[in-house]
Amino acid sequence: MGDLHTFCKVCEPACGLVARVEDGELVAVAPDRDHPVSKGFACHKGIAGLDIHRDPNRVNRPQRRRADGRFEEAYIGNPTAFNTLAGPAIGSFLGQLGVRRSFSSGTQDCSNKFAGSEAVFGSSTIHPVPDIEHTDHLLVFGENPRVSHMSFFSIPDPVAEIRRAVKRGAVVRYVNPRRIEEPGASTGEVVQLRPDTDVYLMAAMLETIFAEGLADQAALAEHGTRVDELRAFVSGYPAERVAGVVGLPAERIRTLARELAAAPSAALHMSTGVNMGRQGTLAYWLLQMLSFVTGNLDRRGGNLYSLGFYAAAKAGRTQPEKHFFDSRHGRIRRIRGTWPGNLMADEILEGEPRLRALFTIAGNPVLSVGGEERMREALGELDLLVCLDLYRNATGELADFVLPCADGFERPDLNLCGLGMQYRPYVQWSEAVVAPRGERREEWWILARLEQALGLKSVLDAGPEPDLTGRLGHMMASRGIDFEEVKAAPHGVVLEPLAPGRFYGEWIQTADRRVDCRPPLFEREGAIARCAAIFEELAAEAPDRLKLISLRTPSMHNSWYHNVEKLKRPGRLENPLHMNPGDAAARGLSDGDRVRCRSRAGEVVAAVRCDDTLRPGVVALTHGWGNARTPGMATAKRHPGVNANRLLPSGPGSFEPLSNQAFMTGIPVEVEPAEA
Ligand SMILES: Nc1nc2c(c(=O)[nH]1)N[C@H]1C(S)=C(S)[C@@H](COP(=O)(O)OP(=O)(O)OC[C@H]3O[C@@H](n4cnc5c(=O)[nH]c(N)nc54)[C@H](O)[C@@H]3O)O[C@H]1N2
Ligand SMILES: Nc1nc2c(c(=O)[nH]1)N[C@H]1C(S)=C(S)[C@@H](COP(=O)(O)OP(=O)(O)OC[C@H]3O[C@@H](n4cnc5c(=O)[nH]c(N)nc54)[C@H](O)[C@@H]3O)O[C@H]1N2
Ligand code: SF4
Ligand SMILES: [Mo]
Repeated sequence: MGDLHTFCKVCEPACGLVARVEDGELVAVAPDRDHPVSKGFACHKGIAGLDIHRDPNRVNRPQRRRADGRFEEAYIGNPTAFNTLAGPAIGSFLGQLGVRRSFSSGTQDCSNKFAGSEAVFGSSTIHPVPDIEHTDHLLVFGENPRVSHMSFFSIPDPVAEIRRAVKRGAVVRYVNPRRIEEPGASTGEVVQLRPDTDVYLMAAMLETIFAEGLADQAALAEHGTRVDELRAFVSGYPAERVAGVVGLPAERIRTLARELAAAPSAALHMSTGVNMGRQGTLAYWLLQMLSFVTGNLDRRGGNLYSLGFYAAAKAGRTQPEKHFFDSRHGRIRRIRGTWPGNLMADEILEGEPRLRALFTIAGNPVLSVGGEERMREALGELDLLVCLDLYRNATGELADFVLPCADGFERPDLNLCGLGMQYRPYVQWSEAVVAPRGERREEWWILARLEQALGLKSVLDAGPEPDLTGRLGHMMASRGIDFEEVKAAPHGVVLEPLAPGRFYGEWIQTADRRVDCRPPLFEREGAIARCAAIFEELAAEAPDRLKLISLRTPSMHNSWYHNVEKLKRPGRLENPLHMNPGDAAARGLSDGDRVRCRSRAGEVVAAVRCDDTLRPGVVALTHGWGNARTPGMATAKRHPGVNANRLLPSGPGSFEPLSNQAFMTGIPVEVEPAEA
């Protein structure tokens, strides 16, 4: 009853919310003005959580379609990252069933960062974040702060922070094929490069820094290994050589490098636009190198490790070599236990043995993973498909069972997702603000009941209300934080701010505690040769070759806000193909014309939208749409749009071998008028 404090579980900042509950019903959601970190900021997706909670199309009872079968595989979708108690329950369930192949949305958005930090820092969980409050120079690759609110850098209102930085005199630059929403005198400028070429831009910047004597030699000598090998690598990509491929004049590239190196402090960040290219791991390596070589790693105003309520750096410690193995698809790896999402359909259709049963947990692979038709075909071949979701989504339409899950207001959570990536670390616990409607249940409970039914060990064996938070209490205790105090604090507990000084002594996890500037793994797994080959391929491409990128919009969140009626307004009822006006004119196209957009993987027919924010040669389509065959989500089906992932590749060769990260940007396409 009354106003309860909680936080949003939709994306990384976990903005504080106030939930008004009357007669046991959630009736209003507002930003938490008294929250010490988010300070009254929340975007309209967080607020529209109320509409999702009350949506009449939510699944409230288990739905059953076909016969029973065996459980063998799981696809773990993005929303599980914000679901504190689901993670261990999934681990127990898969472990006890002996599931050897699991898949997660991590290989659609960030697994290159895990692979990159393993190689350079010896742990998949070390991702130093920009010290945005103190930096003199911020360089952001492939990210759209206003629309997406940052990823691997948890900060509630990034645009406000950026404004303050610019006002202080900091230089802010975004490297992006698209002039994103924000740029302007108060927020920085965009450097518009060609898609899927960041790795060459970064290499050329490093080449300039070394060649012009701008490197921080003391930092390199004290904390680096294989610096000469790094230097040898980047010497192959001087600005003059990469300019044509990257699409920027050589002098511009050199200036970017000089200004970065000359800044008293500089911070770097990159996000999904680079992750989703073909060489996300190498790009993340070189991003860390730009920070390290200029002396900005672990420097005030540079990039700092975020400690938070638990030192996650050590937990992610691993030797990447151990995860590679030979398979029927050639050499592949597991990344944090998971296979490439882009091999899911292959493993169902042709695996050895073939996958016969699939659980999706907060995932919608039909709309999120490349190659829709093959995915549909594969899911149709399963003996059993079970979807744990809020909705009967596009994937759920193919399921034997859809099991209704509690939403973020109906379950307790800790703001765990931002751990190690928060700019202003804080820890907050929120109880469920309302009881689950109908027969909605938390994922841990569903999996635990299934374990019991299968005769396996289950947390429910101890009684109907097991204590599932002991692990969280231990994590906090390791830093001297009292979980009971956290539980009692309505807006969470603010922790010590980020500070330099402990990175090399304590957080880095390589055996010699030095930054590996040229991990031998890259050579051994063929990534260095691949980098050279992709360069030749790009250099040989016709200059007017169209390339597809993704485009997130403020009102939609991946595939799951499509049923919120109030977010479907004129101008946003479909996902048009955005195209530079010059490219459109060259094809005789104007705004609103229907076009056929074709790649090697498939095609879509969409309306064209002329958009001068795109660099010539670049087209963009928002993902997560394509609900023409999703009757379980009536609003979504009424405004179906097209599935961008029909255009993306899938199967062997469609992901980065170092990381399993799917190729999702820089996809070659052709566009022509669609016949009437
Ligand atoms: N072309 C292209 N494709 C992309 C991307 C792109 O940029 N371009 N982005 C990729 C990225 S970054 C990601 S993360 C993936 C996301 O793709 P997915 O991992 O498939 O995740 P979502 O679409 O965010 O949500 C999937 C489902 O989770 C359900 N859900 C939400 N909250 C809960 C909950 O609390 N419990 C349960 N059980 N279910 C819940 C929603 O109803 C929805 O049906 O898509 C990827 N696909
Ligand atoms: N409103 C909204 N917010 C979201 C989401 C959403 O769907 N909607 N999704 C959430 C999820 S799951 C994630 S992972 C995060 C992602 O957060 P971001 O990584 O910020 O995602 P995007 O907004 O897609 O920004 C990626 C940018 O990369 C650019 N880009 C494309 N190709 C290239 C390239 O080759 N090189 C470079 N340098 N740039 C390129 C695109 O133009 C785009 O501006 O957002 C989260 N927040
Ligand atoms: S920015 Fe993310 S966490 Fe904050 S309110 Fe919006 S969706 Fe929720
Ligand atoms: Mo994502």
